Amino acid sequence: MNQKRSQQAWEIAQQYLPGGVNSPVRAYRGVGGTPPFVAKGRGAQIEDIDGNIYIDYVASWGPLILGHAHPEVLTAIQQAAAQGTSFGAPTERESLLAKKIIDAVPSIERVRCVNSGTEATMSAIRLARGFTGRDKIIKMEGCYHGHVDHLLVKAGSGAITFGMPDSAGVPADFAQHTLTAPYNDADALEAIFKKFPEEIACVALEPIPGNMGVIPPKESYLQDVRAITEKYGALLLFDEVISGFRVAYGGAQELYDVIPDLTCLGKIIGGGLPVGAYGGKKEIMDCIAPLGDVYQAGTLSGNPLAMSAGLATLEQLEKPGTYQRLEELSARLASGLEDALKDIPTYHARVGSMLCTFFTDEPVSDYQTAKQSDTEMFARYFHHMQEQGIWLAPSQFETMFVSLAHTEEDIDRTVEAACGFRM
Ligand code: KE4
Repeated sequence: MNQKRSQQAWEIAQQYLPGGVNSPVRAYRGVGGTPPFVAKGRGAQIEDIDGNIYIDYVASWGPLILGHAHPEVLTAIQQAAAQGTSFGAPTERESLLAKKIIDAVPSIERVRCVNSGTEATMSAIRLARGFTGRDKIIKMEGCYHGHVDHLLVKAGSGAITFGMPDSAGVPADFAQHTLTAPYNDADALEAIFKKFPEEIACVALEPIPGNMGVIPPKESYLQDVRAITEKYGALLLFDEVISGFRVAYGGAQELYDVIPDLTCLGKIIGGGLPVGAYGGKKEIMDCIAPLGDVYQAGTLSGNPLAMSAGLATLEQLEKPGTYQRLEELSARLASGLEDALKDIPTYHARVGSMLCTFFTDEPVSDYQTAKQSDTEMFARYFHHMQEQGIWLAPSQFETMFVSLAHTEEDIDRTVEAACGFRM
């Protein structure tokens, strides 16, 4: 694969940006090699600056459920931009997107937009602490909620990839109120509550973790977590930055019929532009400034371009048949990959259009079992697929996303590429 121009661009980038990137996982440290520099994307395809074309399963880490450069999204952005890019004042589009989110997500009666998933989870945790008057929080090992100090504790995504689940630069007393439990283990969660029965403000988790690979919740796990938080007066926070509008129009909480107190969103609701959001019951959200005494603010929060891109995206997703189509394509891909890799120690996980192939022959149900994966073999698989024109996340501990722009031909080509992989 010709990477001449990407290699030149990579040399330049490393002179100006730490590690050559604006976000660590893009640097290919988990798989080695030079990251291709992207020229453009269209539909399910990405083209790099050397003219190599790939079928894309990263989807900008989740937002592009419609595919790249969807015409309705582009038009919405162009029309919004023609009116001005930011005002720092209320606009009607903010209310329109808020209403769509409230109508879609069962737990949300009021919602506040911010500019990233990190801002959403940081703000929601502060709100949970302000509402309950309690300081401690519980997160699940391997879940990733963005790079806010007190959540970089046994975190997933890039933190696992680089073996640094507890970041440098976070003073011990910043993280002292953050307790962790294994995902998919309700007994371990309750054991923490028994030690601190009246001190836990909230339990925060990805209902379907996508940052230690994809790990489906065990039967009744989410229902058990909900019951435990209610028993001890703690709030339940679903981080649906990935799963929101991804696995169902109402997210994982609709799919599993478990209603949290607070929900964090991002990615898809911005249609590829910077966005995050947190929402929940009116009683809780009314504690946020200017109504209440929990402060949170943002210069570009509710930005007209991001609101327009988000609205255009959700308008496509609310159409009948959307999630059935995603399910058809994703099931076709999952069964094809399982068959293609049947002679290689692999464990396949999927929820809707979130997939992961773990290079281990042991079942994966949490952080500890995910970490048993053979990351060297994943790296070889990654480069094999890249050579075949398949664009995967450069880490074993991420998610493979199917979009509405993928076709059966794309899926079959991907499966054919996987058939050629040898240990
Ligand atoms: P951002 O601050 O990156 O917009 O969102 C943080 C975040 C919060 N919650 C969940 C469940 C997330 O997955 C994320 C961010 N996801 C990673 C990839 N798994 C973003 C990619 C990156 O860090 O470059």
